[in-house]
Amino acid sequence: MRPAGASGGPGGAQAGPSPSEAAVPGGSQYGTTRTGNRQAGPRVFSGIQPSGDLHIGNYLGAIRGWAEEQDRFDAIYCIVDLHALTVEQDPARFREQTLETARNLMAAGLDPERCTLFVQSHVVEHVALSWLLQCTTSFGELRRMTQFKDKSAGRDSVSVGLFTYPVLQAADILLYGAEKVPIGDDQRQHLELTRDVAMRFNHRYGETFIVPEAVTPKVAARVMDLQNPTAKMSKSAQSPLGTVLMLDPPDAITRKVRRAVTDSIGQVAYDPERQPGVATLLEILAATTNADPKALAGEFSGYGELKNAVAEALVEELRPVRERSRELGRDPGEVLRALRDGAARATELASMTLARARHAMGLLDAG
Ligand code: AQP
Repeated sequence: MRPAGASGGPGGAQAGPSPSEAAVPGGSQYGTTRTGNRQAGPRVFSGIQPSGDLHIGNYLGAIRGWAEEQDRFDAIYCIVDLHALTVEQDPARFREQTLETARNLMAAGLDPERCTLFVQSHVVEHVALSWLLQCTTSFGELRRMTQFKDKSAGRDSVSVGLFTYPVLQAADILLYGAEKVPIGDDQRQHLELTRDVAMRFNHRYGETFIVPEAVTPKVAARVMDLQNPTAKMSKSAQSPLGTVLMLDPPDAITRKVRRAVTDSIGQVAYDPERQPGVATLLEILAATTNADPKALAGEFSGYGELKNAVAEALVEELRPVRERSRELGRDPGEVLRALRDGAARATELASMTLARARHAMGLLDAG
């Protein structure tokens, strides 16, 4: 999967080695893998939108795994603020929300000494590569994206950005030569598009990008809304009672879990089709206790008992995150410094890939 070099594949004769490759003495074409305490090894990339308060779907489906991966991989995590602009944001609130997202990612275990954490708009290469990739993506491919269909349904006006953002997402990933992309289930289709675009680009212009693979957690890859267990828990869904926030205090967590919608069957079994509400509770418990949801089902004789166990497990899981977030809130400078350092490293890596892609497509260097 790793590109053999800029001269491979059709069109490779014109591509040749790019100036950026020459600028990395002894490093791979995607940059050196070790910086400070960050791990060498395969690179992972993932992103999260600062589009609202983080919830347990984000945490169990993505962030918790990111924290675990930072010691095994060269991990790059991005707060994708440009993606969040695809729907209208209040500017003042949006700025705060971006900083809060960074703080809460750090509170949930992302350590800027062990991973690269940065804000997407601080690295202009994302937008530049996105344009190059838009010219390699077809309209029909984007029209098939189910997230676009879901998010545009019922709206009078939809931004062009909402339609094209999967290409920006492809640019986010491909810029860093990521081999693995940890994501929740909802992002699978976008990752498939990223793979297709990378392969097409490589075929047309010569080997330029690593074709990444999705990594989804075994449980909690799609945590459902507690009030509407057939819809995924989401930052932007107007479902305060169905969405457990990562920073919810214990009483709020307990209240939301106790009021979770179940069914009239009355038996605790793991059957997402027939009993989606109960399955959601079992999955949350399984994810927080590292157990199997099917095996857990046999341990409970009623829904009340199951809900108490879920609430307790979540309260304990999230307690240190809430405490760390409070600590970090006392020194916003620490978060800003981490983001500045992260953007510097990300820019270094991203600019090399962008130069390769520009060169492969035949864009004239500024000289
Ligand atoms: N319900 C979920 N269950 C499991 N994983 C989830 N993720 C999101 N929702 C769930 C994963 O969290 C990461 C970051 O997601 P995102 O913020 O980039 O966007 P999203 O997937 O669109 O998440 P939201 O919360 O639903 O945001 P809005 O409402 O703004 O669109 C991703 O890895 C995602 O899979």
